[in-house]
Amino acid sequence: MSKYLVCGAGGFIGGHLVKRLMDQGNDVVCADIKPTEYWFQYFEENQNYSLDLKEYENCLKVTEGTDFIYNMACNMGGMGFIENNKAECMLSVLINTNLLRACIQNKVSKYFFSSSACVYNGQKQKEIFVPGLKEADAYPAEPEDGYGWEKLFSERMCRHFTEDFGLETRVVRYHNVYGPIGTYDGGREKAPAALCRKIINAKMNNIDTIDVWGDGKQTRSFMYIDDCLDGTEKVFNSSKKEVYNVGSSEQVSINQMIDMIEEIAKVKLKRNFQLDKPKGVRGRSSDNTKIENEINWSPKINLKDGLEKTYKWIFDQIKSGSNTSKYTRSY
Ligand code: GKE
Repeated sequence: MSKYLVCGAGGFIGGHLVKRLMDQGNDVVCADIKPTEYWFQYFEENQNYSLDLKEYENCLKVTEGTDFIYNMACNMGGMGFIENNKAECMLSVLINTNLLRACIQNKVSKYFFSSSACVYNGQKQKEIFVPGLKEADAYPAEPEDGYGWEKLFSERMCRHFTEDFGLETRVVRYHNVYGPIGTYDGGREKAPAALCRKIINAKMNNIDTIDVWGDGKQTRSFMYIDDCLDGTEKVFNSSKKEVYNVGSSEQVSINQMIDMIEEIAKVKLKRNFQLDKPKGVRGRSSDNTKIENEINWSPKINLKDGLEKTYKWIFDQIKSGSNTSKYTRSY
């Protein structure tokens, strides 16, 4: 039986990944900076560590005896968080750096780094409904300030640890992952969850208007968590050492996504466009040609279906009075 370490196990993607690895019968070690009571998904039977992976000693401790590592750990969130916490986002470089060093020391077999669409050159994302971003579009480098620079730098560090020390590494660039058991309030939430929450609140409280950041014409593609895990697993298990997009090519405007959520909620609301709020790039989507051809993966869940599942989960959380902001504060 292989031993997997999931770093960032208390977060959204990390939590789902731990569950999947356990369902497959693997031995899983979990690490996160948050106290375990704040993990989105917590499984007592695993070896669970609450510690700061920015510290090398902690990286040495959790990697000992593990074969495979998924590094999902970083200080992150939607536009509202990454535009206002650039130094915090860049400090995540210490997590990747010290994990890579510990992998060499503890002779780990394979290391996975979760990068982001935020590495892509801003010049290619200036219009709405732009062509999907190809992996090569990350260079010349002009990534998202703060968060994107850290991701791009850490990608390269993985590459050089492979070249110089022979460590097997795999890197993917996620495009706005969403789904149940994730952040929908507290300031770190991304657009799909934030807009589901706003529409649910408006409906429950008979309010006829929601706040929308920007003019609603900006575009993105959103990837459902199950697709994210399938793509991640395929790249991890592949012999290919390239960097791949793991995202959806279903590009929609924020207004189009709101239309879908309103249809799910069976409500029609007015939109108060807040032009002074964090907006990020004007247009972004994933070109999946490379991963389709080389890894034989493409996402299966369309946005409407994924939003339906996400909406239902957030609706149940709000109805039951639970509040996830405690899971998403900074440590
Ligand atoms: N978060 C949020 N909340 N965004 C909103 C809202 C709202 O209530 N209303 C409209 N938006 C708009 C934002 O202004 C932005 O233009 C768009 O939705 C998407 O915002 P987002 O989901 O917060 O994040 P981005 O796609 O811009 O960026 C995210 O990209 C990922 C990779 O694709 C990053 O925040 C990272 O979380 C991540 O790496």
